[in-house]
Amino acid sequence: MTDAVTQDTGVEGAEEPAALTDGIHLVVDALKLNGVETIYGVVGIPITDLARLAQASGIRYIGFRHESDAGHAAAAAGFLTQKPGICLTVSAPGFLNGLVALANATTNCFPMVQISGSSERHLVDLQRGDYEEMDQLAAAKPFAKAAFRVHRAEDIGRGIARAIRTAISGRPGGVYLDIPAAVLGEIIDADRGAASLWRLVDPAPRQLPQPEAVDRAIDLLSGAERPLVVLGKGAAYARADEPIREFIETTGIPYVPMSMAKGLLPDDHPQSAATARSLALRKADVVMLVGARLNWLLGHGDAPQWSPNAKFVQVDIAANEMDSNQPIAAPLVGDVGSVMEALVERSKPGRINAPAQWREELAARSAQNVTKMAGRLKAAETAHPMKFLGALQAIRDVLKDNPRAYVVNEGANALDLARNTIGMSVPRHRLDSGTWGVMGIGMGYAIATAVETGDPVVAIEGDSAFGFSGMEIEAVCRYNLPIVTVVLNNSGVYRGDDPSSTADPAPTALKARHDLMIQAFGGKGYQATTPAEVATVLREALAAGVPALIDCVIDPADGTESGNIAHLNPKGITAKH
Ligand code: ADP
Ligand code: TPW
Repeated sequence: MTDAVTQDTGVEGAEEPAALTDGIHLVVDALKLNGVETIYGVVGIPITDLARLAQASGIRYIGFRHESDAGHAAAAAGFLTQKPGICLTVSAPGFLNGLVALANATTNCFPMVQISGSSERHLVDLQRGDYEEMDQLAAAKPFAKAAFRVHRAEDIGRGIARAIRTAISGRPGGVYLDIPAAVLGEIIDADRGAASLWRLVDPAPRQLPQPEAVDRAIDLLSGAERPLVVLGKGAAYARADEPIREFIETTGIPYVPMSMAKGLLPDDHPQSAATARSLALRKADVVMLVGARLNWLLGHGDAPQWSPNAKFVQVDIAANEMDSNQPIAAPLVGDVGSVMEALVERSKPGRINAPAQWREELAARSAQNVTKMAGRLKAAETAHPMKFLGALQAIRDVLKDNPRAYVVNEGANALDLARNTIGMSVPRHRLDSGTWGVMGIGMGYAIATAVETGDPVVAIEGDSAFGFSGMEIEAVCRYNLPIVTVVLNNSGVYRGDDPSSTADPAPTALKARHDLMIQAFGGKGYQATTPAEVATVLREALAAGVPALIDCVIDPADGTESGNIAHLNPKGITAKH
């Protein structure tokens, strides 16, 4: 607990001055009581003293240049630790900057809490034009899993308890907690304050599936000719690596990992159908989704990407996720760990055996695709100017020798090609643009990953993607974090050779020497023009364990518009694709 404020009562002969505390102390005490170790934020009125006190009390405070980066950091911390990451913002504009990240975290099912100071309620609610006036609670509600406001210092403990439990129980998400300046400054009796705080008991309880639901799924899977498991980032978050592996290996069912589930089983696992993905999806007759939604990233489960006769089993903690896109023949509502353990147990001995013919068909297609890809990779090795695939192969080789390193990845081509080129062998070591395909997560995710794990991070960034959070390279240097940012710089959004029809640069054009940026902040900047240079400097930077940025000069003509998802662009008469 932090020191309470004491106040002289001024009464002659009074025995002891009353011990007092205030809203700021109570916020810090409540967070500490609930195990919060780090706050990510940007300071200003009315939360600067809150950040100072948190730091002085032993909570690590990581200060950012922009709230959306602090928010993305909190979200990544939530994903990596199963404890809500905490983001601290100032009123109105700071709050709104952070809200993007809160919404993104909610979309990705990552637990975080955005705590924001806000202006005076009696002024805000009558719209009298207060400093940074905004009804933040109303603004946050549609974008968060839940939003709460504390009106009295004595409710701070309750508000924090409610926010934390809501963020991590059930389907994780982003929670907004509004604390007006007046409440932060409110002085109350220290004993009453201390008594108003509590520590959460079992904030994210396990949720066991019904045995009959488990048997229904087993029956369906055991009768399948072409079963397939799809692992999603909910499975990665659940930390149920062992039962997942056991179920997959004992049943022999091929699996496809979604991007952030890569590494749950090593990408070179013999049952991975990642390199025969299209065939696996198109032909599977029973599909088991494990912590993965049947959203746009999986073509909504529709033909022709999937067989129109495919039957779905879905493992998810959110009951209302079932049937959101396709009928779910065997819903398994529960946490991934409990469900997978029940599946392993109840499918013994050998009730499910994936047919060998199906496994062989996928293996044959994988071999064909790998051979095809080998040609592209080979050509990229020597191409000059450097291609995405040239730089990425170099990064892949260095990462193989640095298995502890985490990968953060965003961009369009930089995302699609890195995902396919760089195999992951360890769970939860890849964080990327996620469900929204959002740009701007890069430095926030990288910073939180380095802070929370202490391990090195390689952030593989498109040059446009990097720009969204690029100023945080200063925070990387200020905290001396072991983050190597690799910018795949093809001088543009998607590509850098679009002609312009006016004297201005094309809408997609960009131009920057990112390696010079980091030098301004005391970090190591490199420019690399060949795959060999990329490998050499990446090895050097990782070995040094200090902030570094490698600007890889990529052929501006390399890359396709929107990467793999060009088909989502509108196809009007002006369409270029
Ligand atoms: P991906 O993008 O990798 O396909 P999604 O984000 O679409 O994954 O899906 C994640 C799913 O995982 C969400 O529907 C969420 O409710 C679910 N989920 C998150 N945590 C758990 C958990 N511990 N147990 C079960 N399901 C979970
Ligand atoms: C918050 C739209 C999708 S991908 C992308 C943008 C701007 C950048 C692609 O260029 P980059 O990568 O990063 O140089 P590469 O490898 O193809 O050259 N604003 C937000 N999110 C998204 N997704 C966009 C805009 C977009």
